[in-house]
Amino acid sequence: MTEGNSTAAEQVALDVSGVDELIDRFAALSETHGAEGVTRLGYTPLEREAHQVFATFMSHLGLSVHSDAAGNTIAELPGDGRPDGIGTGSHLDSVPHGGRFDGIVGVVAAMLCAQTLAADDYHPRHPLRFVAFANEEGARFGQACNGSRLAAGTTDAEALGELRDRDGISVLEAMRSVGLDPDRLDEARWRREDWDSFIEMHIEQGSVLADGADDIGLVDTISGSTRLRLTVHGVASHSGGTPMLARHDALVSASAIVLAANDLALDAEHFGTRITIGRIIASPNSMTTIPGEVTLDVDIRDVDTDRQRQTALTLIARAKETAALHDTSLDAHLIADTAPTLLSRRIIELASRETDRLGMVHRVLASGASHDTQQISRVCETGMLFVPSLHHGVSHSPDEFSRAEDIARGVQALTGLLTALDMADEQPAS
Ligand code: HGY
Ligand code: MN
Ligand code: MN
Repeated sequence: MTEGNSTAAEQVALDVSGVDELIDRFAALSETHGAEGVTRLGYTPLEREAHQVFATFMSHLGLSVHSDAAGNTIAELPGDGRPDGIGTGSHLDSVPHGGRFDGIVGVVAAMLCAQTLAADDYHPRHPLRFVAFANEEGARFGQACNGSRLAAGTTDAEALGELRDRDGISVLEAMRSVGLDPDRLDEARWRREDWDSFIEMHIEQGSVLADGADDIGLVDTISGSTRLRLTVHGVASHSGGTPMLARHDALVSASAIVLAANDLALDAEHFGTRITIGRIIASPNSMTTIPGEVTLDVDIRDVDTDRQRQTALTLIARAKETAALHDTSLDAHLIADTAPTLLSRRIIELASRETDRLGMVHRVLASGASHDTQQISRVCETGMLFVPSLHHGVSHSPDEFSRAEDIARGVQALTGLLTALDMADEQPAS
């Protein structure tokens, strides 16, 4: 870091112990622990408890705090009266058996940034808003970013009523179970006139930064995702009495489809496309019965919009062919679809100037993972800062790891970027 010109704020931002303490506090709010990773699913009491930790921390700093009908929690440092706020934040829910850092790092960064600005007695021109989004992971209900979608107006109560978890509980029922009121979801909508820009800090969930010994990633594109549920229909029958040539084995057929999907993602024209079938349910799931039905949950990611959608159509066509070849049939259902998102060049330019000033090495890169920022891009100008993921970038796993000093450095860059954005429209256009 450049010596000499660091302000008190920058010194405070390198508070590594503050990072560790908050990461530990959130990690303790989990159904699982240690080698089992963190499990804090969206719209559960544990997620709401994490929002309460965030709210209490922010109100102790003197910020006004409220949780809206979508379960998003927003703390505000008031500006000089103009309405358009500058925001930062991320999500507090996890995938099952996930890591300690996904989403949490962006909320901890918002907390420590607010702490730094409060310690510096910073009086912003724009309102500064620090946000914890609800239910970002798609792991429980299939569609990601429910809280930020409600903020951006890209989903509604009717659509959320259709999304169900593996116990058949809908998003709306889960919201009610934790005291939220889905009948007031319109109140959670963010108005364009209330927002200038939004920045999310997040772990990279890849190994580009760590491999390149870079301090900070500036994201230019967030991958899109198309999520399908493929259902293979065969005939359940006795595993002993049914001759091999008389079978309609849905699992054999589904296995061929999984391999066909993998081959599709690996072919030359799909370099950059990622296809994952992370959830498979065979029924009746009994050793002595030939599987009669298998559902495959497919996640297709890409930074190229047309290719992402075309891949989904090609995959469905190939899956239908493969199912027929194995004397079974196939239904395809679209669970969710989000386009790849380009982030603000102006914010990347401001962020690269800030990281240069702070003596940090930055790299511009795409995000393979999806994020709340993708939804908020429909409300205002957005940017993302990545901090390095170690352990070969593994994420959505107990082995997910980022160093506290890298996170603290990210907090410093975030704080600098927020104040640069706050002052940006003060300077005459160059
Ligand atoms: O699935 C994702 O990319 C994100 O972690 N929700
Ligand atoms: Mn995340
Ligand atoms: Mn995630």
